[in-house]
Amino acid sequence: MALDIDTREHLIETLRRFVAERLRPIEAQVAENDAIPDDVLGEMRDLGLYGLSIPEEYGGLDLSMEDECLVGIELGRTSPAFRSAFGTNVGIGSQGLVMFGTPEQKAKWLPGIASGEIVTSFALTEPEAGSDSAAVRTRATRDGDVYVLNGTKRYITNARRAGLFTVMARSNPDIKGGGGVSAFLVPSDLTGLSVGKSEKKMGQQGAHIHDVNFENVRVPVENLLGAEGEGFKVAMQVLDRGRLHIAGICVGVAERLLADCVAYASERKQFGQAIANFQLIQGMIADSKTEALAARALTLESARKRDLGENVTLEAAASKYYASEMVGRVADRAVQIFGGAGYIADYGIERLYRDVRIFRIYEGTSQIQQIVIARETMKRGG
Ligand code: COS
Repeated sequence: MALDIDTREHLIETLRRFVAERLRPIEAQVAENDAIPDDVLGEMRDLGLYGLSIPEEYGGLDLSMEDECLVGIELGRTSPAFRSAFGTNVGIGSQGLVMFGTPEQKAKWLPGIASGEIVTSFALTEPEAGSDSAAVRTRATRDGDVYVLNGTKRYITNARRAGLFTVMARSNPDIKGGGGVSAFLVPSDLTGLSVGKSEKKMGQQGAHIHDVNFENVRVPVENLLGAEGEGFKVAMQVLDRGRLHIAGICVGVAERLLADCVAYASERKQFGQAIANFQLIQGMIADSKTEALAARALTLESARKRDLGENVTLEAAASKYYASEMVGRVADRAVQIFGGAGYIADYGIERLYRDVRIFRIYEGTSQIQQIVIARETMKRGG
C-alpha cells in the first residue's frame, strides 16, 4: 500500500535519524566483532523494520514497492550488514508466503515475521545449483502426510537465527528442471535440520551465511507453499521483487559514498588547495553522481510499475544489474578520491568497497540479470 506523503516523509525522516545516530557510529565495531548488538536488533524490531513489506492485517507496514525502495535507499547509507539482519524478513524469506501462502499459513507465521520474533531465510542455492537454480538436488519425497527433505543448501543468509525457512526442493525427480521443484515452509526446529558454521566473507561482517543440512526432515504436507511443482516459479517471483529491494540498497550506498567523497575532497588539501577544486576529482564525482541518479530513477520507476501490477521481471533485473554495477564503480572511485586514506581501514571506505562486491552476485549475478533482460526484451519484441 502506498503511504500518504506525510507518513512517508515521517518514516524516511525517522530512518534517516536512526541510521545517522544509531547505526553509522557503530559500523566499524559491528564489522570488527562480526556481530550486530542485540539491543540494536531490538530497536530495529521496535521500528517495524522486520515487517516493512508484510500486510497490515498481520502487523506489518505493508509498504508499496516504491516506498520499500525509498526505505532501502535510506538504509543503504550505512553498512549493508544492518539491512541484512531484517532483509530476509522483508524480502526473500517472507514474500513467497505473502504471495503464495494459504490464509492458514499466513495467519500462522506472518505476525511473528512482521514483529521480528520469527526470522526467515530463503533456501534455494545449493553446492551444485547456484545460477542454475532450477537444478536443485535437495529431495522432497512424499511419505503419507509429510514430505521428507534430504539435501544441503548453501550461503543461506540468517540461517542461524531463522525460525522459518522457505526451501525449494525437488518433489518430482523425473522432471529435471524447475517443473520438478516445490517450495516448502520449514520451521527450523524440525528434527534433522542443522545449520553449519558462519562462513568467513570478504565483506558485510555482521551479516551471516551458512550451509543448511536436511537429513530426513519430515515436513507436514500443509507446509507446501503454492502447488506441487510450482516452487521454481515461486522462487523466481520472490527474486523479481528482491532484486528491486537490492537495487534500492545499492543506490543508498552510492549516495552515502558520494557524500563521503564530497566531504573528504573539500577538506583534503594538496598543491595548496582542496582537492575538490581539481577537475579530475570533479570528473569522478560527476560520473558517480550521474550514475547514482540514473540507478535511482530506474529503480523507483520499476518499483512503481510493479505497484501498478505490471510484470517487472525485466525491469527488476535491469535495476539490480545497473545499480549493483554502478555502486561497484562508485566505490572504486571513492577509494581513488580518498587516495591512500581510501585503502586504510579507519576511513571506512575500503570496508564499503568490500561490502558492495556481493551486490553483483547475490539474488542473481550480473550475468544472470543480463540473460533475464535479453530474454525478456526478445519476448517483448524490443
Ligand atoms: N516469474 C515467473 N515465472 C518465471 C520467472 C519469473 N521471473 N522466470 C522464469 N519463470 C518460469 C518460466 O516461465 C518457465 O515456466 P514454464 O516452464 O511454464 O515455461 C520456468 O519458470 C522455467 O524458466 P526458465 O526456462 O527461464 O528457467 P532457466 O532454468 O532457463 O533459468 C534463470 C532461469 C537463469 C533466470 C534462473 O535460474 C535464475 O534466475 N537464476 C539465478 C538464481 C538466483 O538469483 N540465485 C540467487 C540465489 S537466491 S539469494
